[in-house]
Amino acid sequence: MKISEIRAIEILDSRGKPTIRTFVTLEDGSTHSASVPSGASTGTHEALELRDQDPKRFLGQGVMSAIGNVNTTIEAELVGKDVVEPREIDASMLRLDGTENKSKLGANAILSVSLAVHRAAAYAHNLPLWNFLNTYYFSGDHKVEASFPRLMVNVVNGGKHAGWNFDIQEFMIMPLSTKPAESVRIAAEIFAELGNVLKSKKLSTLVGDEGGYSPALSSNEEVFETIEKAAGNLGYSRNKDYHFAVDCAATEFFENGSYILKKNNQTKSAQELMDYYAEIGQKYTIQSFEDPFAEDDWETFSRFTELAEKHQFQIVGDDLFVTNPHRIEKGINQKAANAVLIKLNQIGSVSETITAIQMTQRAGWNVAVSHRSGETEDTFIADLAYGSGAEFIKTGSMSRSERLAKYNRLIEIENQF
Ligand code: 2PG
Ligand code: MG
Repeated sequence: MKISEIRAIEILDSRGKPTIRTFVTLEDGSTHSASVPSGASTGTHEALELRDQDPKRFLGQGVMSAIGNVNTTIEAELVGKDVVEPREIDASMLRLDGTENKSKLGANAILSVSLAVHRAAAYAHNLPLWNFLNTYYFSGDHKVEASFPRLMVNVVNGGKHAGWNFDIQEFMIMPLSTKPAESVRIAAEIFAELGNVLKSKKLSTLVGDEGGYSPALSSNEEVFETIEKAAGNLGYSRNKDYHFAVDCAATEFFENGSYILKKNNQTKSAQELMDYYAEIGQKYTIQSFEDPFAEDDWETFSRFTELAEKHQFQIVGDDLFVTNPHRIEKGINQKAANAVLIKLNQIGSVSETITAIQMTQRAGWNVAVSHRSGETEDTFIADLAYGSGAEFIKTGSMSRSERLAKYNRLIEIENQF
């Protein structure tokens, strides 16, 4: 079924910052749309998010130039093309852009079209999105069954997402269950009870960018202990019902070769930070460490991954890999991690994201599909996580509708909608 029109508009993300929603109309008159998210603790090696830099609009953050690229150059190239092969449509956009980091047309422009085209393709194949993604990309040589991911639920926000109340950016719980409705219930109950515990200590229950609390607790240790107390009040215990996970987003506190922990005013070498992670990792059975070190500190990542095998920690590369197949390949060769965080807008098209997922799977590593801290109500990542058989999905806390939309979509899929 052929594309008859493509049109993008400027909408707002969950931080009130402009982003793009693109509508793809097919020859039968049906319309399929998608919106792109935006990060705050972004990796240097991500594809380029094109912003207008016009101080008269949205403090320079407008995306009218990227929208112009969708509505003119990209539309002119794609009208008349058949959506049943969306990989080819992505390839034409990459050719049209011609740069390494999508700086000509903007990764936000290209991704918005790529997402909407994949939705249109699912429609043309008469399949739910997850099912289309699974049959189109995960059959034949690279067969993977669709399966529900475990949830990585951010309950306390720190770092850049919450005014630096903690150096660790995300404290997460991961219910052991892989049934979406059951995992969501457990996480929502613990999140609500954590709110009660914080209130009883006269601490704030205001939430950060990803919907987790950002209370004035004194240390990382106190955060784990407070979450554990809340879970315990409900009869849930660590290791039996849930595990802890963290996203350290360490690039954000790496300066001139050292890690500067602002909270306790400490400067740590990579080795000292690694010793600290090993200590809290064992004490609180933290099952997963994301970006424990800075985005180009490959060597320390490799050393920590070796140590992690002993403790059975999962080491996830986010800013390290930026969903980029070249960086993932380097990481696999250097054994720099054992899992990859997958973010569509870091690389800027669906088909390249799938290549990143497939490489990760071939290496026997885990896949964690992720949101961004600036999100919209778009739920593409829920279908992607299920359809690609990802082991994990990271999509924020049990508050804020842009986060819950993804959990709710998983529950819909579980109920066969
Ligand atoms: C991260 C993400 C999402 P941001 O670091 O993993 O949680 O944050 O989108 O700000 O990069
Ligand atoms: Mg991260």
